[in-house]
This record gives sequence, C-alpha cells and structure tokens, in this order.
Amino acid sequence: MKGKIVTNVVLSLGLAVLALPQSHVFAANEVMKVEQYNTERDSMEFLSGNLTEPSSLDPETILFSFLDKNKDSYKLGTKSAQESFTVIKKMKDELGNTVLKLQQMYEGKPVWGFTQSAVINDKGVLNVFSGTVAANLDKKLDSISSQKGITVAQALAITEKDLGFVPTYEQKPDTEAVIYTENDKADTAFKVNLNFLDPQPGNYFYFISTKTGEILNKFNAIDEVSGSNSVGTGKGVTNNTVSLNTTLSNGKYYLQDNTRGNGIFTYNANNKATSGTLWSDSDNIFNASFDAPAVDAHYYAGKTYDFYKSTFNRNSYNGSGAALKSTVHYSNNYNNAFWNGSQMVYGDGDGSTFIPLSGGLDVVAHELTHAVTSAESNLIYQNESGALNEAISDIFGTVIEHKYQPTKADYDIGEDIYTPSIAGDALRSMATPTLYGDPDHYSNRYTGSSDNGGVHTNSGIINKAAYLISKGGTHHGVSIQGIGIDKLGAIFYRANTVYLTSNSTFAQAKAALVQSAADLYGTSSTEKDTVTNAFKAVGIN
Ligand code: L5W
Ligand code: CA
Ligand code: ZN
Ligand code: CA
Ligand code: CA
Repeated sequence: MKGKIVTNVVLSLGLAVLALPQSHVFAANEVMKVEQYNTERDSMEFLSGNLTEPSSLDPETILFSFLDKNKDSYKLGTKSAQESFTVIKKMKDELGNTVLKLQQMYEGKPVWGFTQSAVINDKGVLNVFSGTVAANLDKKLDSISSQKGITVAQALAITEKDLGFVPTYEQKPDTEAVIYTENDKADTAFKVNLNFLDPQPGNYFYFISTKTGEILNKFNAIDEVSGSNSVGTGKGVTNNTVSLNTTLSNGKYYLQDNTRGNGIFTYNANNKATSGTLWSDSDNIFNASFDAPAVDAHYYAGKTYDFYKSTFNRNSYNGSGAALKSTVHYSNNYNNAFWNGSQMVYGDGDGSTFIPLSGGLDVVAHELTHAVTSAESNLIYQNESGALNEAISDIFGTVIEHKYQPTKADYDIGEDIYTPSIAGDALRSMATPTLYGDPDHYSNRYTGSSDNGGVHTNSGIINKAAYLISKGGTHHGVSIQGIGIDKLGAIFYRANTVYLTSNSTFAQAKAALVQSAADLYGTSSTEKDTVTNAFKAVGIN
C-alpha cells in the first residue's frame, strides 16, 4: 500500500534535490509536476516535472548526475548511482524524448523487480523518473563477496524437489544470481526459471536464498484459470471464413506466414502435451473441423500483429520482429490458453466450459499482449503488478476486437469460446466486473494468495477504470467523460512501454497513465482529466 500526502508544495523549476516527504501537484503550465511517494517501499515511486536544468550532455550523464545528487533521498548508502543502476534499454519515444530503462544493481547483481524508467526531453531536461528504488540495501545485506552458500546445482535440486517431479524442459533451466527484497529484508538469491509443457504447463520462477537454500518466493508465470508464400482459405471455430498466409513446400501447405515480421507459425500438438509440429495441409483449404483451432490461432495472431504494427509501429511482441508461434490442440480437453514465456498454447476446451480457445480474437490478443508486456514493463505476475499485467491483456484484447470485429465488439472477455450452451455470458466483464465476482473498486480488492494474489480478480479494478476511460459514465459518484477506445489503447500502450516497471502498483499505474495522457494530449487536456477521474472512481488516487 502506498502512503501519499497530498500537499500544495510545487516543485521549483530545475529541481536538483528531492524534497521529501511526498507531495502531489498538477501545475497549470507546460510540464506536469507529480511527486508520489511509496511509504511501504520507503521510496519515491513517481516523479515528474522539470527535474534538471536544460543540458547538452548525453541523456545517461544527465540522469546519473540527477541520481547522484539525490542518492541520499533514494537511500543508496555508500554506493554511487553508477554502481546502483545499469541502463538496460535506450529508445526514442514518439514525442522525440529519450527513454532510458534502468535495472537497479547491488554489488553487480540485479535487484529483482526493481526497474525504473526515465524520460529526458530534447532540451536535455529530465522530465520523469518512474519506479521505486530498493532502499538502504547496504544496511540490509552483508558484503556479498564474503558470503558462502549453496551452488547453482543445489538451487535447481531444491526447486525440482519442491515441484515434486523432474519435468522435460522446453528450455534449459535458467539460473541467475539476484538480490531478492521483501519488506525490510534483502537477501542474495538464485532466481531459477523452469519452463516445461509436460505433465502440465509451467513457467516457474523460484527465488532460493544462496545462504540457506530457503525458498523465498515462487510463482508460475503461466496464466492459468484454471518454401514459397501462398494464400489459402480456412474455416474457424465459430464458422468464420478467412484467408490465410501459408507456405508451399514439397507439395504441402504449411501454416507459416512469411509476410509479417520474422513469421507466424502455427503448430499441431495433436492432443499431446508438447509444442507439436508445423501444421500442414494437402490442398491449402483448411476446412476440416480439426483444422478450425489452427485457422483461428494463425489468423488472429496475424491480426494482433497487424494491430501493433499499424497502430504503434511495433514489429511483433519484442519490437524487432520475433517469430510468433502458436500451438493448438494442446493436451486433452484442456480448458486454458497461455503464453509460456516464448510462445502461445491453446487447449481445445472440454466442450462445455470452453470450445477451442483460439476461437476468440480477444483471447488471442490477450495472450499476445502478455508477450508485449514481458518485453516492456515486465510486470511481475503476482499481486498488484500481476493484476495490472492481466488488465493490460484484457484491455488490448478488447481494443483489438473493436478494431477487427467492430460489429460484434464488446467489453467482455472470452464470450466467443466460453460455455457454448449458455448465451450472453463471458469470463470477465470490463463494464461490470462484479457480474463475474471481480471487484470494480479498490476498497473491494482481494487480498488473499490464490491466483498469484488475485491477478485475474483485481484486474477488474483496472478493467473498470479502462472501461470508464473509453465509454465514460458515473461510478461511486465520480463522473467521467469517455474519450473512446483508440485513445484508451494509446494511453495504456505508452504507459506499458514507457513508465510502468516490473513491480508497479495500482497507484503507480495511475501516475503512469495520467502522465501518458498528458504527454499525448496535453497537460490541460480532457484526456488527462478522464484518466484521473476514472482512477478516482475505482478508488485509486
Ligand atoms: C481464457 C484463457 C486464458 C482465460 N489468461 C486468461 O490470463 C485467459 C484469457 C481467456 O485469463
Ligand atoms: Ca485441406
Ligand atoms: Zn492472462
Ligand atoms: Ca470480447
Ligand atoms: Ca457462453
């Protein structure tokens, strides 16, 4: 929980040293000024304004000099800014600013979950620093070099013992030494990532204390809810007829689309728990009922690619054309679909809860947006950051459905593939999350530990805010002027790619989205007020 005091303290132009504790002000002039403090993490969580004087130095120098001047405020102890942060990405945004993404470091190791984002304008002024900084690490950790402890092999053995089986890995288990923080404690840990599809899908992250071998945290980042170019045709799960980009090779037609990025590939798991083989067909007409899930997975992956490319000039989920792979007919009667960290996987459903899940464009776009989020903000799939991750997938599932299926588009999720014998229902409603038991106000948030801390439940709060941003309305006595679904998408995309960081909270998301609206539409814009009011309406101030 964030503790924020709202005062009328306005930051002075060219601010060099942070004035703590916190204040929160929207100024009437050009640059929006916000100071938002997170008392629980004991760190500023969002700061905007003219934070430095104009400069012709390079953006990294401007940022690191600001951080060094404020190292006491950020509680970096004896460490310099250069030792405490590393630049992991540098890009230009569509407004001409330079965006630097940082990873916090301690004695050469990444501090897990603590990433930050900085925006420096074309005058060399730092305008935004977004993301919390783990405080006082030097007081919480012994010198790392003097520590003894377990080996990488022992850490892996601990995770497999905890799983209860040794899986057949899709990718070699990956181990990285990190700093793991929780509340007032910090520990050195091995972060172990286990990726497998059999006997059930897993993309586990374990954090094992390097000193004691204790499991500090674990979660499964799979979202469970339980030749030559050719053009073929196909019939999808809901009897839709589509044209398909395929590849002709040695007399067979493959679901391989070479026209988008580094390709779109659709595989057949043939009802086994594997990633399967590239789908082939003898006549380029994919009209058998067994073909239908493959037709939709292939076609809707193409549409989702087209949306991100045409709207945001984003080339695939990683921004540089990564091949998009989907496996259909995964396992037997499997009631789920997921991004496994490197590809999409769709079950056929059991025929009563679900029909083949690739039959919903909003579902396919939801899954692929998880891949975009992993490549950008990398929101941790637990607690509030996980619910933000889920909501962003629901939001783009809905934005993309509106773009390509405008006559039937809605603010429901999964309506096309859920409960074939019940008309009119869905998995989730963004308009009325409570229809399916999900909260539409922060005061009703779920605080238990199921579903990774309620990632598919608390997403309702953000989904409701997103619905209000698009359509407007009055909620809990707050009236919101709707700005339409395209602007909703633009604002969330900017937040997800520029300001949100891996451990962002709902309050930080609000700051990130208000900032994004101000960047895109102006600091005195209706759009900025709409985002502010929508979050107020769902209890996030
Ligand atoms: C159904 C299959 C996956 C539910 N993933 C989900 O996080 C699902 C979207 C459609 O919520
Ligand atoms: Ca055929
Ligand atoms: Zn999801
Ligand atoms: Ca829908
Ligand atoms: Ca239904």
